[in-house]
Amino acid sequence: MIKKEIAEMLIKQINLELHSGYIYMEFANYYEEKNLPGFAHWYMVQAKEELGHAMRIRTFLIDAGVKVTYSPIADTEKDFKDVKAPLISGLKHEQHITASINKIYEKALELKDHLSANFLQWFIEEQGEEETNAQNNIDKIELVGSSGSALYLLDKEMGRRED
Ligand code: OFO
Repeated sequence: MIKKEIAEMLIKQINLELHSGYIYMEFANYYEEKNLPGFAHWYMVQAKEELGHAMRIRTFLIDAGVKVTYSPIADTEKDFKDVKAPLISGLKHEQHITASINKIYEKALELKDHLSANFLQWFIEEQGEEETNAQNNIDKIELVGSSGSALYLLDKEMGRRED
């Protein structure tokens, strides 16, 4: 049902989604250390979303009878120069994920794997949202600055993100 090449690309995408979660949990660790629990919470929620993305692909493949196995997850960036740096990294990372999803989608169309192409449309939309969220976080911190009472209030707002 699913073309072999697409199945292989999707298995790699599972790894990338798990890596995204790993990256965001690292951001959360950094923000905990900086006494910004709201930012830490926001990224822990994001990490859970990433696990959801990985599981969504896994289910799709398993349902199509594809054998799924996992490979090691790459390391993460750990040193950030200021509280804005992870947010910039986050946007770059999401752009990279979007490019990866688009590549699989284009290949699925090329190989006339319409089932996979249809499945990937959800991810294309989701990536639009992810990039918007990442950009919004940068815009907010640029507005309030990297310290002081405005940052404290922004942290409270970030802490209100729902699971
Ligand atoms: Fe899975 O969307 Fe972010 O990486």
